[in-house]
Amino acid sequence: RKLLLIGYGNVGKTFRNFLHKWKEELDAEIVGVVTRRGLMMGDSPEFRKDADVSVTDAIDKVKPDVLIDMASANYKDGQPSLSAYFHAFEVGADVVTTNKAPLAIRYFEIMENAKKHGRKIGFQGTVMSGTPSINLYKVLPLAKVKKVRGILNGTTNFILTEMYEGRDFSEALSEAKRLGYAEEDPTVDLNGFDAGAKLTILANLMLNKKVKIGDFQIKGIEDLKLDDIEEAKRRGSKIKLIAYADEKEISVRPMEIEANDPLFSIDGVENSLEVTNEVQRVSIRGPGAGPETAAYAAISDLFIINGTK
Ligand code: 80F
Repeated sequence: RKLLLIGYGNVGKTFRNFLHKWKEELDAEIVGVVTRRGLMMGDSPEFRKDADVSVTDAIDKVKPDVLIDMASANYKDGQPSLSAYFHAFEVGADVVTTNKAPLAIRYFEIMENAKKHGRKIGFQGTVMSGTPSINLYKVLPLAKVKKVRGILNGTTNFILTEMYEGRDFSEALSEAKRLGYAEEDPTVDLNGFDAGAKLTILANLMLNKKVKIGDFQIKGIEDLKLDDIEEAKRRGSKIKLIAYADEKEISVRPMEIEANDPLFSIDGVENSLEVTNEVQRVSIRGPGAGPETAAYAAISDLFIINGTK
């Protein structure tokens, strides 16, 4: 299977390493990479430009079987990825994405368009990276989901944990950037937008809510003071950035979490999601951010889409 990558940053380059490791099992190869700088034909560890073309034109030039979107999130309009998906479906390619923005803005249109053209879209990497959330839902069929609740952003959970341990906010943010957890523009982690985009995708997929990012309350951690965190600590609890949705409500905001709550022990870059359906509750925990886990999400989607054993 021929792959065209959009974006070649931390996640894109790690994806390439994994692809080489599992090349035979995945039966796939990179035939092109398109970034802001242009198109590179073929596969190389460092980007070098071969042509100046748009992402959509790159699809026509490369003719991939699968478009792998690892470009930074553009929450203004989801472009150029959004148009690239529609074009890919039209010309017979599947899509695998770790980029949340297009789905957070136009979830239903993307899904309907994929269906119309008989194509697939893998988007595990958009929520909790390689820790199965989207793909977990695929093995919980039929039972109606009542609510979802979780800690869905690695950067802010890492920062809150560091601050709880008495470290400085800006030091913790620098460390999250260094470790490749933060978005290209870390403001979208801090203001809750990244968690909001993930919750939007979950609410569409699991609760059948036709919401888009911007439709509901999102509050981040930027206004939290060290004092707030220390006061919660004295009361034996922790402040966490909680994403919540049920049939009526949907929000992202910092909340005080008591010691007997399973989310209390989710620290650092670890994330967690509880899915309550009409039969049972399922909880998962695992890394929420980092180039390896995000790249692994795309690898897992590629494997599932291929149906390769
Ligand atoms: P990085 O900034 O390293 O690379 C982005 C690449 O996109 C660059 O090559 C850039 O040229 C390209 N690009 C940007 N705009 C473009 C355009 N208009 N056309 C073509 N190319 C364009 O970003 P990462 O870290 O490699 O992330 C890539 C994508 O994966 C982003 O959409 C992320 O949101 C997503 N992702 C990243 C994760 C991570 O841990 C995790 C899962 C998804 O929970 C958290 O704390 C989250 N901040 C991380 S979630 N890196």
